[in-house]
Amino acid sequence: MFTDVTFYQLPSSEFSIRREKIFARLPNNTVAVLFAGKAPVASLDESYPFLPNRNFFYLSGIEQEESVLLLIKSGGVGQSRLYLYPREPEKEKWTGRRLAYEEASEISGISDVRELSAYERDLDELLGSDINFAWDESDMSHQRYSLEQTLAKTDRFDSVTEISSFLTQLRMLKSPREQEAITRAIQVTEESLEVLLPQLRPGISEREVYAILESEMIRRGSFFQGFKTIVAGGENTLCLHYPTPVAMIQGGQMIQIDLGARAAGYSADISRAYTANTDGIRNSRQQALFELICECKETALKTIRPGSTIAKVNEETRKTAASGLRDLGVIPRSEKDPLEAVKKYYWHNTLHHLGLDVHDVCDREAAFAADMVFAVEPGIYIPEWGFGFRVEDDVLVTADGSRYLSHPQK
Ligand SMILES: [Mn+2]
Repeated sequence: MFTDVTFYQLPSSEFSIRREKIFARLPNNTVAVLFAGKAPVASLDESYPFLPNRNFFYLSGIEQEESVLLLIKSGGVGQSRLYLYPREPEKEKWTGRRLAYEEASEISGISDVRELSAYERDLDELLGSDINFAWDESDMSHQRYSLEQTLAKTDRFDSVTEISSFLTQLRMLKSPREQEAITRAIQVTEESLEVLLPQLRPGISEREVYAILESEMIRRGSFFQGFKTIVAGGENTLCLHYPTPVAMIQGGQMIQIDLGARAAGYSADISRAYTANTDGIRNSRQQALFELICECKETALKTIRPGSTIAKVNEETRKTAASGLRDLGVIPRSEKDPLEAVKKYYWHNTLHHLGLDVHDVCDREAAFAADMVFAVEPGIYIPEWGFGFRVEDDVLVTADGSRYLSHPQK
């Protein structure tokens, strides 16, 4: 299999449907203003890679710096308007090609696309009318701060409607198209791991593993991953987000890999634990821990269904981990409170929402519902043994339970 997501994107109807949901919720005579943002400066002339504000992208599908989206609801009718930098051949010689307005229309389904320079003027016009404003309070961009400063000088400031929590509610439920995008991201991720497996051997370095995985994901069109790929060998597996994959991996040591390609902006999130030898056979401690972590994952799967909660899944999987670690002698039999003692070894959350952000936006207290997607990653880390790991798969909540979107490690 070779999954290519280079030109894969969601149809414009997907973005139109989302905007309709905002319009249905927005009070009449209100304009919601959303911003793409800008890549932060790394140093002098250099910027970090640009990734658009996710709520802006969710409603427009546009990935171009400093673009602005207006959702105007007036007379009960919704009207979308997009502002973009124009095409400028001289600038594009340096920075690469910008979207033509027709292309932006095709991607977003918005017919009213205007030059970015018109935004300030149109904003003045809106401020001169009696329209109310709405924005995404979670947006930290300079563009939103600038709007905040403008509104603070007017009497509109107190009547601003905050829409980020509503956007969170929408983003927590994944449409069939979003589920398909996540599934493609998973395919790219799993195919890259398949290419790596026969190359694992004693003496391979973390950086070589990292390079193989990155190369395979990029070859399949995932240029920016959902997060920086984690490759940790031996004791480095005890660090959850181990940031510097440079060390050699000794024969027989554990290798923790945590990675997620992206497709149409959506992330996969998969963790695997391998042993660095040619036959892939784990020693007895490694095997025992692998089996226990997989048991925790099965407990989680049984607990993930409509009506359940993040807290409930954490609680149930912690019970499985505590009883397993007692059987392994890691938690002494004399321990009076194994559910407390297990926190030393089982210390991060079992699951998180997965979507446009790898740790996707959510209401942590909300009951689960069909069409939510989670990354489920029970992890046990045993400093006394010199290693630990998590095994992570992506899961869809169904009408009566949940099912894997990825293919669990055996
Ligand atoms: Mn994860």
